[in-house]
Parts: sequence; C-alpha cells; structure tokens
Amino acid sequence: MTRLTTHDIDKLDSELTQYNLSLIEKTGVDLAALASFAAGITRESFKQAAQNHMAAAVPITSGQGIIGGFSESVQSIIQFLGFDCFVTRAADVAGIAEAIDRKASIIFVADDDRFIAYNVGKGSYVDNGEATGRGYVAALAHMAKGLKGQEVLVLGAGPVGQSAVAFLKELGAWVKLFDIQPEALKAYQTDAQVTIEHSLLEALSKYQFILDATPAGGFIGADDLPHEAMLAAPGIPLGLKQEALTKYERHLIHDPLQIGVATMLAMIL
Ligand code: 2YJ
Repeated sequence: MTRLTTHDIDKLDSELTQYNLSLIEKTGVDLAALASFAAGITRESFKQAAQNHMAAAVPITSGQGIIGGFSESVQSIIQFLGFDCFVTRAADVAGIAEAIDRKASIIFVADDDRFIAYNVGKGSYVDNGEATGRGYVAALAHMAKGLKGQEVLVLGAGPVGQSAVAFLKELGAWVKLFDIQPEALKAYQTDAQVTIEHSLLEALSKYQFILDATPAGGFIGADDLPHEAMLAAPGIPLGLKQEALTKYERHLIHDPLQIGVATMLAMIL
C-alpha cells in the first residue's frame, strides 16, 4: 500500500475549490454529490447531517510517523463539505481521548496500513480502501453517464479494487479484472459478472472505462488506450505515463485524498 507524502497533499487545502470545479467539469457533479452517491444517501441528507456531527482527525505517530499536513488535509476536506472538524493537539491514544472529550462524533485515524473513520455513537467504522473504491466508481459512473450494461476494466484486486468491483456489480456493469498476482483473482473465478483478464496490454486496448486501483506508477502509455478512454485512478502514484496524462487529463479522475475522505464521511454518518 502506498504511503502518502507531504508533497502529495501540500496544495490540497488551497486548491479544494478549484479541485471541486474540475470534478464538476468532468463528472457533472461536485464532491459532495459523488460521495453521497457512493454511500447510497441523498445529497440533501449528507448536507443535513453536517448539523449533527463534529469530526476530529487524530495524528498517529506509529510506524513511519506523522505525515506533515495529513490530518490538516483530512480536516480541510471535511470542512469543505460543510462539517465541523478539528485536528487534535495530542496524537495517538491521547488524541483519541481528546477527540472524545471535545465531543467528536466521528474520528479519522490513519497509520501506515489502515485509515478509518470511526462513528463514536454507532460504534462502527468505514475503511478508506472501501470508501475509495466506491467513490471512484461513483466518479467514473458520472463521467460515463451511467455504467449499467457497460464493460469496465478494473486494474488491481486489492482492497480498493475489490470494493470497486462490488459497487460496479451493484450498478449493473460487466467487470473485467486484471491483477499481476493471479492469487488475488481467485475469489472472482466463478463470478458471472466478472471476467478475468490475463494480458494487461490487451485489456487496456479493449475497454473505454478503466478503474486503476494499482499502486504501480507510469505503466500506461498514450497509445495503450482507446481514444475515448475514461479513467478513474485512485492509485498513487498515477498509472499513466506523462504523455498519456496529457492526452487523457480531461477524462481522468485522480486525487490523493479528496474522494476517499469525502466518501468515508458520507458512509459513516
Ligand atoms: O497521522 C499521520 O499523519 C500518519 N500516521 C498518516 C498515515 C497515512 N497512511 C497512509 O498513507 C497509508 N498508506 C494508509 C492509507 C490507507 C489507504 N487505503
């Protein structure tokens, strides 16, 4: 799993408005609408829920430690969606205690392996991998003006890819799934809505709609994809090579944190 760096997120806060406008341009809807759709709630009820919640982001020092600006970026995204959110002064367990003392009802915490949003009242949590998979499918579905009956290539059968496959199936898409590790595909061998792809290059050339949930960077060239390709790419670093990025930028959804965090929030309410 890729670990974010400060560099990935250093402009996130100041560019959220612009980011949201570019999402609208590409998908027709904004971040709140995509997250609501991914969570299966209405945009109205998402907006409404902001009145009843206080969120907190707790920095976690374990493993490789705090990523400068990570908790603050989570806070910015949540505030951008109209919710109150604070970053705790204390880290780790003391930070969780502080969040609860200060009446947080939703707590965001991440270490090197997991990133979760915990609903204090309900005692339930949402994982970033699952939320990211759903959120990017929501973005791709809007870009494609619906995915029912469409073929969608999913690259990577890790937590994000698995969640994407599940949501694509809910939406009635035909999933084409590739992973460099064949063991990761075992669970899908008898799935009538999922076809396993064995050649990456062949698969890339065949499908218009692509969800890249791999942690691999720079493996998709400009000539590898159909001209009309649309991509949702949660993976970091980006799978597209520079020349492919230039060619497909207007039909590419890719961000370090925004869609995942927004969808975690919508799902945990
Ligand atoms: O609190 C902090 O600043 C750090 N402990 C944050 C660590 C963030 N974690 C990651 O970037 C990991 N890759 C986990 C993210 C899971 C994404 N599905």
